[in-house]
Amino acid sequence: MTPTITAFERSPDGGRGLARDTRVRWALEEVGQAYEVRLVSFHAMKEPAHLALHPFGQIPTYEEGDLALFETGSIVFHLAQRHAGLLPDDAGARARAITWMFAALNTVEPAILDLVIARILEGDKPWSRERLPLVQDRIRERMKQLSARLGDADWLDGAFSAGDLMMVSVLLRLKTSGILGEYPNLSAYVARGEARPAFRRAFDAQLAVFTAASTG
Ligand code: GTB
Repeated sequence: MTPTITAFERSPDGGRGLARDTRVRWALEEVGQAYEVRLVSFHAMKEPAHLALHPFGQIPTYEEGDLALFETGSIVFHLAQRHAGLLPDDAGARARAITWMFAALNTVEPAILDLVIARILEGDKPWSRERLPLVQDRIRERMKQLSARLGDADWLDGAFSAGDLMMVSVLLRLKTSGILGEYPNLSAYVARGEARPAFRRAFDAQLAVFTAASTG
């Protein structure tokens, strides 16, 4: 059964692949699973039909027959469990790859989201200029730790896994801040993720949606 995901009808990121449907598309591409996309407007996301799929009125969602999922961590984990290619067979290596998925979502992404909030939602507050360096330094602390752990390895724990897919997806949001560039091994790590054919297909597919919305 071909699963269906939801994505922004018109992504506010201008097709840069930063909306979270990209990581789900990437996982689907890595495991070779065809999928369909239902585009939703900001208005439709808050309507009952979409809220039945996603209690917080967000994208992406994932539908496969009777199964409906939300949260990218859960969706990518579901795909990785059911298809070969994103989680190692060895039980210990598998548990470590899953640990990196959680680390990306629970330990690294919140610090990066704080920067987005500080810049976009709080940028006009009188205390914003004072807070920004604190937020940036908290990200640097995480990047320093992650950089030390990655060292000169290609991926976080042996072969590419769902843990890397999630970590690279999270780090992509940092590219324009300049902070990622301060850690050459992390920049190279993200570039390796972006160079994967499955990522390119996922990126191109989300960009095509944005381009069609802009020209249509
Ligand atoms: N924890 C959830 C998950 O991982 O699935 C978070 C889902 C989420 O934040 N979805 C966002 C959304 O639906 C889209 S991806 N927002 C609409 C709303 O909450 O009303 C976040 C996002 C949005 C925009 C950009 N951008 O413009 O660069 C990047 C990322």
